Amino acid sequence: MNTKPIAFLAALIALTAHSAAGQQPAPGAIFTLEEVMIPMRDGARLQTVIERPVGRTEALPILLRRSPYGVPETSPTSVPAGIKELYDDGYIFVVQNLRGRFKSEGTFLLSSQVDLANSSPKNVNETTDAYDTIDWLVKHVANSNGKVGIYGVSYDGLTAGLALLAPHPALKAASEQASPVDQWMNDDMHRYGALRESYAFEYAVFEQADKFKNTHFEFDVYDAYEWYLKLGPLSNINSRYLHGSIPAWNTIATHPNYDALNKREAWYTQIKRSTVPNLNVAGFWDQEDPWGPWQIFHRAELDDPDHTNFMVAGPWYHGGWHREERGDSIGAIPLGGHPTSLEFREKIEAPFFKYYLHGQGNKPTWQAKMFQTGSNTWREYSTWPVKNTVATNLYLRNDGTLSFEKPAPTSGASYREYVSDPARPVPYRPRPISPTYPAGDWRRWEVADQRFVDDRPDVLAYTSATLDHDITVTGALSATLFASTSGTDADFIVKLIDVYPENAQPDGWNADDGPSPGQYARSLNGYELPIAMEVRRGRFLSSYETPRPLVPEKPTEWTIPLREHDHVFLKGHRIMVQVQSTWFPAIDRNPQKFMASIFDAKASDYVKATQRVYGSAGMPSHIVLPVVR
Ligand code: PG9
Repeated sequence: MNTKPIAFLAALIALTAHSAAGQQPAPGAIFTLEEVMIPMRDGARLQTVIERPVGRTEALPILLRRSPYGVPETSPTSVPAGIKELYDDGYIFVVQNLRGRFKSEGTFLLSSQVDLANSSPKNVNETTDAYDTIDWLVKHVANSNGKVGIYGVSYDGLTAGLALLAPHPALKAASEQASPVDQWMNDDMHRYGALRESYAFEYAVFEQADKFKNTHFEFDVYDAYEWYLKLGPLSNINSRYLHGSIPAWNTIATHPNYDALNKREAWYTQIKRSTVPNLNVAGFWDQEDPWGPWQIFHRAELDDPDHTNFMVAGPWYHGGWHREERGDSIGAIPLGGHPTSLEFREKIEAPFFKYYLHGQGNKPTWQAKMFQTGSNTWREYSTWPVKNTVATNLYLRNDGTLSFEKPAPTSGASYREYVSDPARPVPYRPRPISPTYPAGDWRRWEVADQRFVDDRPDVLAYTSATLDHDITVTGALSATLFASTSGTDADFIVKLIDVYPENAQPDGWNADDGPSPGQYARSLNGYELPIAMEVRRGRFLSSYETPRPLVPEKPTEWTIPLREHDHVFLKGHRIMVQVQSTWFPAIDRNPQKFMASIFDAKASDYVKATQRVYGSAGMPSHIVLPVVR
């Protein structure tokens, strides 16, 4: 299996740009590069590089990517795998630094706010900047066919999505890929209001410490888990390290609830009629923005008269469909011999743009296309959600089993319990934990074998019997926990896991010598593969706007959305659910004592609590699975 990461972004970004390389291609270059400063309606000029494929003389469409991460300085001398199919079809690639990043003028706000009602030239945002850029490009770029596409992953996907709120008439196709849409509700910065501590802090520094570069925070402790634990309360981030210098962090710290500002960031609520064809792309194991693309898809679906709103999802970490040359595995998990990333680019992405920008080929006949894991098969759906599923409850039983049978009234224990200690939080991936960027293990942590925590006293594990038939789960999953805490605030994290058989793989080692170092641990035998994981924070159970304390010891119903999936739990596998109350430092520690704001918590406010998860007839905690009939 080939999992060689490709130099896609590296090749495209290639440091910060200095000056235009001019119209003559460098020897061996695949593009001629031209750097221009494109004026926006308020006068700010944005640094933009136009990459024209060498040797193409016909009029070509423009493919625009708007990014906060830098523009290419030189042309690659071979075609990066991530754009090979697009390159072969022929596009003028344009890459732009967002306002306030690198040589682009103006201020980088790290914000998705768009006020569509305000037409003042001073009202600038990523929607107006996309519009003004496209307007300039179609008027000034020689030999384009007048059609523009916009695309990109993550922030670049966000700017593609934002271009759709008030699209320029020349914008004929878009592909937002892993775009966040509401950073308080989900994706990079929070999960239903629970702070993604390590990501939010490190990303804010990454983008706002220095306009001219992407900055890696320098940890003085090797294991980031230990660093964050020693950091203590969140307020120490500013008092010890940032001293108020990073605006995005200050905003997060001063807006802990779903207030007006956070709601204004939820830009996707402004999506109206879908007039520009859009290919939404999501990764099932996207460690950053797994949620946004689905929300954009569903929102656009409300008014999609020409059926040009498409959804694609596959077995990918954040951007894996572009970063991986082939994508025939994710972490230790093979994908049935499918080079899923290559297949996406060859069979989905390139034909999509070819149809809408070159006028060649056919419109997709499907509304959704998924690489279904477990069966390891591409599936085409004429509608999403699919109609042939039955919402099926899988119950967490007090004997540690999982069962489709609802618990009967019994005189036995009605709950299981554990002590959650913020001083000893459950790590979200095996330690030592590296900094988020450069990404390293961060990219694949969502497929990490969960055996590293399944025997902790503060993790409840529930396991099904060995499945005697395949169970296909296609659509939105959720968990309903009936749970209590001895404290006044608490988190519950639910993980739905596919447990591989003990003999999933032949040993593959010499009987005399045994496994080579690390080989035994790399086996899939007994592997606990997370399929869906999510957290909810008690203070926001009854209201996202106004946090409220929990009543100690009172069992409460917790609904935990687990997103949309397409997975087959195969015959011979088992299903497992793990429940825990810390997930550190991906999620900040809940003090477990209600505070008006967790950003005001002192070290002494973080206290142990006893959590109970009920599995009785009256309070049957369960997972809801959309099981295909
Ligand atoms: N996940 C990153 C991000 C996107 C948008 C806002 C903030 C962070 C990214 O990879 O670009």
